[in-house]
Amino acid sequence: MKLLFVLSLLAIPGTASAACEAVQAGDLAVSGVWSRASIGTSRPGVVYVTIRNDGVEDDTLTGIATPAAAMPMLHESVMEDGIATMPHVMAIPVPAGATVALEPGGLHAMLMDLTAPLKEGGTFPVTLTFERAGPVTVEAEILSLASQGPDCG
Ligand SMILES: [Cu+2]
Repeated sequence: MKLLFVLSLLAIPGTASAACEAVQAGDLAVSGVWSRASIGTSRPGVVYVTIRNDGVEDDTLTGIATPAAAMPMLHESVMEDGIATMPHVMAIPVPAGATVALEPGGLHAMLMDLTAPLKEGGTFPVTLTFERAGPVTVEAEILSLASQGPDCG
């Protein structure tokens, strides 16, 4: 059992996805940027990301841009009276000392009008614009259609 435990620890660096690496932008650390493979271009794509604010000033995510879609936008998943809706949000606060995750079932970026199908294993650039930190460009990793996110250990 002990040997198995050690072996599984050793395996972690090899399995950790490149999407787990953080990109630093001022006080912000942006990591875990990923998307899902799409079936063609008729359905919108998604982008998920984790933003950590290590500073003492609040920041706000105000926009998203990518060559992968004609109209990327920020969304929120809301369940009200058993009905799921996805209202468009204009801005996502990233308070000082907080970590904000865009993740399945919560806040997310939606890629309307994909310019090309998103193929598993590929990547595409995403530019997040913050009120204080400014624009930050990161690479989104395209995971499988059923993925719930990269395994960042
Ligand atoms: Cu959405």
